[in-house]
Amino acid sequence: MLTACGGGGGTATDEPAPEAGGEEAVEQGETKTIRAGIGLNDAHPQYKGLLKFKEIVEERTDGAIEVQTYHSGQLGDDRTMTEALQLGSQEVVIPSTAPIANFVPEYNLFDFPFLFPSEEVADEVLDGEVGQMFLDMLPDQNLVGLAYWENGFRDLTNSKRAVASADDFNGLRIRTMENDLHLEAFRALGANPTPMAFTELFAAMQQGTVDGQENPIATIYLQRYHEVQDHVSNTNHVYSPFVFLMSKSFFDGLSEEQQQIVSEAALEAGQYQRELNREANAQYLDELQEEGMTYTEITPEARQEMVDIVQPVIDQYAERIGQDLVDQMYEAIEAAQQ
Ligand code: KDG
Repeated sequence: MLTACGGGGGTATDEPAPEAGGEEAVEQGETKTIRAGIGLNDAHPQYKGLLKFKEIVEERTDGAIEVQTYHSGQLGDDRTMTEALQLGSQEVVIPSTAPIANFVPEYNLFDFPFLFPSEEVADEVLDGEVGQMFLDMLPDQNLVGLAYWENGFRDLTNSKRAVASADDFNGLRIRTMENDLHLEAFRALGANPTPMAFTELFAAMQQGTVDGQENPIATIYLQRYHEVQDHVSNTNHVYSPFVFLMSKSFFDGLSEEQQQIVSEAALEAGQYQRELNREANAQYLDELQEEGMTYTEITPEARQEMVDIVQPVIDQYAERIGQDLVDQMYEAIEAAQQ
């Protein structure tokens, strides 16, 4: 129960305050702090999911674990934050799979263009055995993967022309995530791609350093890219999962009960985040058009042409990753469609 507290701010409780230091504090366990950072802003479903994670963890641990949330790259870009997890100077980051491939090359498989046919199939594969197999690759990198959240199907925007077919990519300067497979796929389509941290993207479009970028509709709208971009096409060229990453050294330092709480919280908050994300992706296409962007729908024939053009890049990466793993992914996708 909270009681009024005179002066000094803060709140006082009926409970006697635990003494700092000393045996009592050791017995009760120290409060642990999770610093959790993302690149997207606080309007995005990813941040709302993070707030849900905070609420669950703080409630179920009775405040023994505190979660501090940071959005908009306040703690750095995805790569820097992932490195901070490895060093133990940050506890949580939720990047797309694409930058994780710089740490675990097998993660490129998630970013094969046109891999997942729908969000539902992605859910089943990611939450199943194949998804788990990929999470199990992370501890070698001093990372623990607790859940898959959703970034979603990526669409192209640019400030030069309406893109309806593969030909229209020609010469467009496109910012890609920091991932070689993305770079090579866009090169194959005739674009002129540049890898760049998400935190630098808005300024790069505003200053005209790049003509365009690709991200899901929710991101395009909530990051206000319509202010610096004129055209959007539903290329749906890659489904981007988010991976909820925790520093392994931090995770290992938690009690078993706390490990279970943070693991369940990441999964439950992820379910909530996926729902919000899907609503947002469905809702904001109209708003982008109301803000003045042209919308071009990619026909099945035009998309098939894009698939054919990027296929050699996919084949090359399949060979590097190992055909066995690639086949397991394809089989899981096939099974999820039965
Ligand atoms: O918080 C996640 C973002 O930093 C990032 O994953 C967004 O898809 C993204 C991109 O294009 O970098």
